Amino acid sequence: MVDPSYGSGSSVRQFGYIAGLAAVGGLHLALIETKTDAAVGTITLHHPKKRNALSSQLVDAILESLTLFSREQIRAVVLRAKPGAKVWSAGHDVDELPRGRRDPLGWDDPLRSLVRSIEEFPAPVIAAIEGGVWGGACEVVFACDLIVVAPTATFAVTPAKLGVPYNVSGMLTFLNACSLRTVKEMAFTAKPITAERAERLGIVNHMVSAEELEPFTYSLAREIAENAPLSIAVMKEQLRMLAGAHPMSPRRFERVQGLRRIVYDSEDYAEGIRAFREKRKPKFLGR
Ligand code: KGJ
Repeated sequence: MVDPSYGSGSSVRQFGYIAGLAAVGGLHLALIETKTDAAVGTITLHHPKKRNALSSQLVDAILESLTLFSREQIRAVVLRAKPGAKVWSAGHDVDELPRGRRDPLGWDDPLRSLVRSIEEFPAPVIAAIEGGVWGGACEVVFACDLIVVAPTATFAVTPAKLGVPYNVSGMLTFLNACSLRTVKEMAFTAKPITAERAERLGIVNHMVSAEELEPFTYSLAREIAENAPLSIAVMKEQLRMLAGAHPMSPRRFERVQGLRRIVYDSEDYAEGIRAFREKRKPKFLGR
């Protein structure tokens, strides 16, 4: 049994109140919900209007709750959407991507901060997935320590649909989650892959029925929470360091940044973002 002195007992909170916006009909909008039950914390994405796109406000709310969970010595976190969600997350909030001439995935980009926080969180983060996972949200899920999916889950790596030059550490997240060949297929075609295929390729730990998703995920979380947290934290940190142990010379790094800059300065990048906003298919010219 988990020592009940860990965590904060059972409590439910809502994070992500939109500051600075007039309340709609007297209601503030919560972008995520969080819950702690003994030593297991839950973060539920809840911005259906924007299909849980990873806006800076939504990401800030997740970061805030992870900080709190860490302080409360939570031993396992479940990152999920609402039951039955058709879209787990639509990925980066495209409205927040620069229109051009600026790195869309720089160090302080919300997606980058979120991926780092999950990787650095001192206990396992389990992604429980139903519905579509798009673009940067795929990276967020792949950065989680374990992934459990329902048969409706799909994963699409979509920068090539927008003309985005993905960044080096982001590519590494994909490479650490999938084989090189799979990353290439997903990134070059930008087509969703099914939950079944993701399980076959070893990208996810378990595929279970939609009804089983919640009980299965929480039983995994509780098992982890009963094990030695210091041991798990140090194993997670070592695996993070080993998985990221790819030395790159300053010259190579600067070369990659130069190549990426050509992409975000290009007409194609501006066209990709414009087309998304205008809800039409982009016309890419390769310049
Ligand atoms: N960013 C901003 N707004 C979004 C996003 C997004 N990623 N996804 C959806 N929305 C907005 C739409 O513009 C609609 O706004 C609303 O959410 C509902 O979407 O017209 P509005 O109501 O003002 P929609 O398309 O009507 O919903 P569905 O028909 O249910 O389709 C759901 C989909 C997820 C299939 C669809 O919304 C979609 O294709 N979204 C974009 C998915 C995507 O390509 N994401 C990758 C973003 N790029 C990245 O993450 C990165 C890092 N990258 O390098 O590319």
